[in-house]
Amino acid sequence: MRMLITGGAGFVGSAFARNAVTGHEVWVLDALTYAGNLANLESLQDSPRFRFFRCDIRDAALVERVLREFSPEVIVNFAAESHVDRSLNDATPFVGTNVLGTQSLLDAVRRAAPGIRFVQISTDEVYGSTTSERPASEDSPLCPSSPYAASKAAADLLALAAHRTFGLDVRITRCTNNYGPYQFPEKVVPLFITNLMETKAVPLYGDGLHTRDWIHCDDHSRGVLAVIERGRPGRIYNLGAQSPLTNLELTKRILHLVGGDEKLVRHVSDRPGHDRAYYLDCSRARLELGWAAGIPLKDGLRNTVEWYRQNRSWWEDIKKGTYLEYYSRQYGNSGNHA
Ligand code: NAD
Ligand code: TDX
Repeated sequence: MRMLITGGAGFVGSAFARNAVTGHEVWVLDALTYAGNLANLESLQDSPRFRFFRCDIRDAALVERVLREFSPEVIVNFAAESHVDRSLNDATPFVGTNVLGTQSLLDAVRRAAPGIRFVQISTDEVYGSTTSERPASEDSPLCPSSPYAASKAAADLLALAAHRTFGLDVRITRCTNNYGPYQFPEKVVPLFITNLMETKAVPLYGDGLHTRDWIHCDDHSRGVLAVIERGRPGRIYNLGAQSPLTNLELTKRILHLVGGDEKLVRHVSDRPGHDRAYYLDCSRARLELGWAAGIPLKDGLRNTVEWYRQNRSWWEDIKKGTYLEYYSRQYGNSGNHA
């Protein structure tokens, strides 16, 4: 199949591209914001099945040209502003890319390639906080807490509206928290791993008892491939690892793997609007797609720590650049993240 992957130079998009290129022709389209990095796609550079275009998803004319030239059978939209904390600081870029950008892509597809499959990569955060007794199913109400989650929920609704009104073959995935190689070190797993490797403090928000269901980005990628191959138009699919744990427990596991000192764990003030827990019912993906996550957290986390150990220059460059500039502006040089 020919697949156009937007946001494919980011963390999950590049994992998906690496997985997809083994059996498909892959074109990546990405604006290369602070989170986009061509180094994430290095292993694909020599593949005859891979091409990269620098392009903002809001540039509908350029997107249309790419659609006409490549004539893909599938477009997978990973492009997004993805960090909750940044959305608390300034929500405008989130509305710009996640809402207007998604609508612009839908419009371009409607004009230039109305028959293709449009996979919108969404998140478990659109449901808001849930409990183990009542995990969110695809029919649960949307109740986003952060501007990030609200912008993703809005994008889902626009995509579903394009399906109902214009007959576009839209499919939506809502996945839990991803971890793995090439994750930008503002997110908790790589932030904690790299800080501990540098003997720096790790800022645990609030009491640390917030619960997340961590899934390896390769499992997520295989779930998206299953949706492309066996999913149905207009359908939403929850994807998760179904093995939730608290941030405190996650921190202990990272400490153990990196070999850091427990004194480096600092309880800092909580994230405003911090959802207590995300629990998903993923039975639809299991029953309709035959998909389930397969990488145990124990193995995935150990391999991820090893990847950050082996690829120090990748994250050191990032931490020296945009990342430090951002955090020093937000917290001051001696703030939580220093
Ligand atoms: P990321 O921030 O690492 O990557 C986002 C990518 O999108 C970057 O390469 C960036 O350059 C690109 N981008 C941003 N704005 C753009 C624009 N206007 N035009 C074109 N490209 C643009 O994010 P990620 O963690 O890889 O997340 C990818 C997608 O998966 C997002 O839609 C996110 O909501 C979703 N998701 C992520 C997770 C997770 O835990 N990381 C979980 C569930 C869902
Ligand atoms: O410094 C930190 N300390 C801390 O305790 C950071 C950055 C986070 N946390 C906590 C907040 C969350 O409970 O760790 C948990 C995970 O935080 P993030 O890594 O920022 O991810 P999250 O907010 O859960 O969102 C992620 O998963 C869902 C992605 O960034 C989203 O794109 C995805 O939709």
